[in-house]
Amino acid sequence: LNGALAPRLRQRLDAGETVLVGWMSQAEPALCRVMARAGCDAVVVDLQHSAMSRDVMRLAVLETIRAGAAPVVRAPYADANTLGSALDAGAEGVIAPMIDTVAEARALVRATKFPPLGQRSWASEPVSSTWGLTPTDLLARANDWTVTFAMVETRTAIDNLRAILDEDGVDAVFIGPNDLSIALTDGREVNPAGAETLRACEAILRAAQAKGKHAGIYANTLELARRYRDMGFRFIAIGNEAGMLMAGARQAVDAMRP
Ligand code: 3PY
Ligand code: MG
Repeated sequence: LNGALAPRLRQRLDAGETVLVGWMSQAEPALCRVMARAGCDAVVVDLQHSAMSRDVMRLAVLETIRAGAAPVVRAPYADANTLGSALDAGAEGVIAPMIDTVAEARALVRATKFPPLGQRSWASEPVSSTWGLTPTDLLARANDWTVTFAMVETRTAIDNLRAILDEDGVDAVFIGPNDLSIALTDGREVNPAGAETLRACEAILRAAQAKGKHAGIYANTLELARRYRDMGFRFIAIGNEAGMLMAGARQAVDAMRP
């Protein structure tokens, strides 16, 4: 691997480091660079709730790598095509929403890991050139250095959690606390700070830890981000670029028009 550009996300998680994640909700690759330069360790490029094309996603991944952060892509559901093209583009991790069953977890692994774990389809470019890997190295190392996150954000996922975690190739869970709170209140409210949702988040984290898997989560507020860190989450999304822009712009407007 060529020095500065070596993938490091998996290694950092394995070492127990806290990975701070900037979340990109808009289709703007240049802002990934800003998020990385601000000090985020990883940048999630969200294709589930954005209008981003594959071309834009690929540029977002490259901008993130160039600015020194780990690129992670959230696919729209466990869509094998999107997961594959994210990894082909050089993503160090992929996040698949709403993984509720063992069958869905298996399909996720199938799309994101080479045999014997799965059946990721081979493409050595552009991932080899981006990371300076020979095709032989890529094949030998990709399963270990890419992090496959299964999202836990429903009651069904909680019911099946142990079996999902038992799947080789599911490296980590990622909690969507907004959807989870909606599920746990039967659609009454979206509130990640609710007591039942917080208890569920901690229980999911402990289940992942017990199986030696990593656990990440999306934080709506910095207060929640700190709380998740204190619980033991080590891959924490600390906000999205649209929300940060809104907060900064509002502050500036308020300062000028008190
Ligand atoms: C959720 O909170 O439901 C998420 O998917 C995080 O973006
Ligand atoms: Mg969600």
